[in-house]
Amino acid sequence: FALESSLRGALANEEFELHYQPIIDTATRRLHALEVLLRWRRGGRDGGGVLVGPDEFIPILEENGMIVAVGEWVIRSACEQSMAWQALGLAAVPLAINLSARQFMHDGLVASIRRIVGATGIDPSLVEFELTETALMQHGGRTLDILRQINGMGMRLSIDDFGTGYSSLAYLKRFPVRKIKIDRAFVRELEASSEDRAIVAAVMALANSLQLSVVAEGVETEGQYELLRGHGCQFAQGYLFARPLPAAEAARLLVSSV
Ligand code: G
Ligand code: G
Ligand code: G
Ligand code: MN
Ligand code: NA
Repeated sequence: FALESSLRGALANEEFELHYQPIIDTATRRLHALEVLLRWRRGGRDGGGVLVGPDEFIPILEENGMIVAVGEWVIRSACEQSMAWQALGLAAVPLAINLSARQFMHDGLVASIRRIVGATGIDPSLVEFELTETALMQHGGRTLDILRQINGMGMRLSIDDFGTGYSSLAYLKRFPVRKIKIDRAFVRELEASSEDRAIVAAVMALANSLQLSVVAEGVETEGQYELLRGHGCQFAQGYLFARPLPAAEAARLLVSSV
């Protein structure tokens, strides 16, 4: 409860910040996109306080409904950051923003995204939303409608943590999704486990036949990276390339990408 009450003031106190983790194109080993990851600097801002990761506070925000306001702050701040980087002449790379289930189910989501695009002037093709299978399955008949509206604004959609949710694969055909992210649970033991290699091969075959691109998450070793490349996986993300980085450090990757 102490955590929840200090979370309530976090937005007004400007204690949230965004970190950015590179997603690498495996053909060139160059930067393809950045995933936006929320952090809470509890009890301070601008480098003070203690950095808290989302696993500790996103469930609380989901529970008390604050995720809607905080999620909107994430989308707006990421778009503003992208515009600021572009104004400095840095490379314009797509930003992948996580949407939680409750945020996705909120009626105001599409209008809020539209407002943010209008206010910031961001090119919508630079924004990609990551949704879990579970979030997509909870929303019944409205899911397709909302995905189409987001996609209709020119933004892309990807499935996060693919293979871990409760889902039917039928949605891959129906939903305007372009990319799937293989959960790091299948990457971790890729070198030792022939079962995990079989799963990755099956996901790649499915993705190829549905013309989806694939990101492997949690890539930590050159061995995993080579195996994934060998399976035709186009994109990779993980500590092998970089951890989630504060904005100033992420900006340095954009300099070398110009
Ligand atoms: O430069 P540094 O050692 O921090 O790079 C960390 C990783 O980020 C490296 O493994 C590098 O391959 C990867 N990377 C991918 N794309 C880019 C890019 O466009 N620029 C830079 N500097 N590094 C990139
Ligand atoms: O950043 P970290 O590496 O610890 O992320 C842990 C989890 O928190 C991931 O599942 C990620 O999707 C989620 N997460 C990180 N940032 C956000 C965010 O801005 N919004 C939502 N809804 N989830 C996020
Ligand atoms: O949204 P998602 O659950 O995919 O969020 C990405 C999460 O994965 C974040 O918590 C991020 O810090 C974490 N992560 C990113 N790269 C690695 C990695 O190479 N190894 C591990 N163990 N975690 C990673
Ligand atoms: Mn994600
Ligand atoms: Na994930």
